[in-house]
Amino acid sequence: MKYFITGGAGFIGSNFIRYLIGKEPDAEVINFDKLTYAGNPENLSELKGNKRYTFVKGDISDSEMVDKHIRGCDILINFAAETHVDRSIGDPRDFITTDIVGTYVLLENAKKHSIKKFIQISTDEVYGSIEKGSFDEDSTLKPTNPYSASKTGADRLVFSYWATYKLPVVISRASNNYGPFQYPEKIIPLFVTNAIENRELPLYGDGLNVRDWLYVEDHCAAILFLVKKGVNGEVYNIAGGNEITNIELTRSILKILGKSESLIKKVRDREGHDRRYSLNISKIKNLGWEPAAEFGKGLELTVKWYIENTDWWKKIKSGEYLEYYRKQYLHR
Ligand code: NAD
Ligand code: TDX
Repeated sequence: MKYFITGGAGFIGSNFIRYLIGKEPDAEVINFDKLTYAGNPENLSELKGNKRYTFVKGDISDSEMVDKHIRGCDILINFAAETHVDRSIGDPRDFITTDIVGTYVLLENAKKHSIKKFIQISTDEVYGSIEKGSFDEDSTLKPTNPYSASKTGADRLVFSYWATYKLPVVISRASNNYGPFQYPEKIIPLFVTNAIENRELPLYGDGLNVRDWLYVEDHCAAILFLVKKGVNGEVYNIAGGNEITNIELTRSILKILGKSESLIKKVRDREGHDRRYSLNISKIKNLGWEPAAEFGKGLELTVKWYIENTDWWKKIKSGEYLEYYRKQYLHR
């Protein structure tokens, strides 16, 4: 099987490619990635020279490039996206170009080249926030920020290619991922690396927003499961079943690192900050997948990975990154 994987130099995509190459001896992979600030070829340095792995620097909104490299591929998995909510609030443009227009370009090329399965990596954020209970796949979509609205546009555009052209698509909507190689702008890697350096942890608002944490390897297993078992035209929620508030999460990180809670700094809230995400995952469970990782253990493994890989994140947390965070911090 030949896979065309977009955004494979980012957090989830790189974990997925490593997982796929390890699990499927006959899998060949083209990793098509623009290498934005979030893309890092070092995430897959161990695959250098592997005959089953090819890296192509390319933009999913560039149809000519996609057309050239998708030829002969069987399965397309679209991880490529602008992914950080705070950045989307600052400037939505790239979110619309990549997350919506880029997905459209991939769909057109998948149709042209008769791709056998198109997996769209969507997100739980498309549903918006829920105070009580959980969203299932038929719940109303109510995205609240430019990132989640762009992802919702892509999600429904993908579905339309099934409804209209019978392109064999499957859409996954996952909750917040955590694990190795996550760019240190998302809460877990940002707080772990800041705490290691005894820097403040900027907790938004009252810290009582709730997220459901999914270990990235569980997410990878669910995606490969959907490649094989996902029914065309269907949407599947994926979550870890670990709902906690941001303040509880922050305290757990500090406890694992043996650092003081005085590092926590409450800052101005994110605009339009979704209070709680919660998914009902019965549909994928009934098909045969469920998460395996226990949250406490997964978080410890993740913290350990950042302790052991300081070179990886210290290289990122310099130059342009620091400039961006200085501005973000002043803004709060
Ligand atoms: P990431 O920001 O770590 O990586 C995104 C990757 O996409 C980078 O390698 C980047 O270079 C690449 N990219 C960006 N624009 C591109 C373009 N125009 N053409 C080609 N490549 C481009 O993101 P992530 O956290 O790994 O998320 C991957 C996918 O999973 C995204 O679609 C995201 O919406 C979805 N998702 C993420 C989470 C999460 O918690 N991180 C949860 C649910 C769904
Ligand atoms: O510095 C911070 N302080 C803070 O309190 C940051 C970066 C975040 N937060 C809060 C905001 C959220 O309530 O932590 C929570 C998690 O924030 P993020 O890590 O930015 O993730 P979130 O906004 O929940 O979105 C994530 O999950 C769904 C991913 O970034 C998306 O790509 C994915 O689709």
